[in-house]
Amino acid sequence: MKVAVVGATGLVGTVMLKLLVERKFPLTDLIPVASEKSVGKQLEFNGKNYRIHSMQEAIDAQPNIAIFSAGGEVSLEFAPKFAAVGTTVIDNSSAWRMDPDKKLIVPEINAWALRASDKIIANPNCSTIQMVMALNPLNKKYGVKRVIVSTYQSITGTGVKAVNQLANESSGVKGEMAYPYQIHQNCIPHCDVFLENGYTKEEMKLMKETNKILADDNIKVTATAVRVPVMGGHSESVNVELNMPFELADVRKLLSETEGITVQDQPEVNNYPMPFYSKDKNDVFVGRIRRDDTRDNALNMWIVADNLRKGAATNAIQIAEYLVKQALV
Ligand code: 2RA
Repeated sequence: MKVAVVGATGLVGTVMLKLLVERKFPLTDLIPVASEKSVGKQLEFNGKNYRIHSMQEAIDAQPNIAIFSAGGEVSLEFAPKFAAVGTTVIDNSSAWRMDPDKKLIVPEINAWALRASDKIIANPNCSTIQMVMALNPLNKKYGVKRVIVSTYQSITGTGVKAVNQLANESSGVKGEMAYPYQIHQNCIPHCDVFLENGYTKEEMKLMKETNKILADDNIKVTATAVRVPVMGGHSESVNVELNMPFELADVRKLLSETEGITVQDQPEVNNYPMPFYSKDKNDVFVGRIRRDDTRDNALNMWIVADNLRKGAATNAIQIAEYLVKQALV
């Protein structure tokens, strides 16, 4: 299995490479791709050095799979060129997610929909993935009517420039700014760009991608996305209104029996999900599960996941694993 990783030196690309080794992905050859300035340099992977390829060199190598985490513009330009030579692309950008002809996949939820003819597959937004992982079992059993989500998103979601800004501010060093404001000891209600309707693109991703992944446009979702000076993962406070009555014990049991979810819900002994403890783990962590008595059939929960892993790299690699297991590549 020849695999290209496009954006191999970025925050997510680096985690993708780590996961390919960690999960013993059946790789026969790796084609790392990065920006022009990195082409020709060596990249260490699984004890061997690999030459960083240009995009065209990687296309010419005709990999079975190309996993992209290089931004929307790069993906819009090059994913079709890989697909044209028979490569199956798994793209972590937002470029293809809402394209009606492209599938938006969280393997535990809808990998079954994948076919060999799907040559460009979209990896959902990190904050969406962790939320729908918890919503899906509830939707299947009770039906989800409405979701109100507030996110507390790790600075790693913005990229290495913002991580460096936080490090510099924490140590009192002047450096390049990813945000116009101080990140250290701050919460910034601004993830991605603002749109005409007053929401940010991040909030619209949470709202629209949820309907597509759960294949249910009747689910009403509203979101507020906030950037916080935290490493390790995204946290989300989620209020869910269901279509029928439930018992909290049944909800906890349902979530704890769901593949990819770990329920951490013992507040009496301070056991609840936190980003610092989700870092470098592939599960989605759910806690603070409690009834919302202000509405019929409603509950609150707290959802945390490593946004670089299940929110991006792990989900993409799981899609690749599914493609191989089902002989779709
Ligand atoms: C963020 N979800 O956290 C976006 C992109 N990774 O900024």
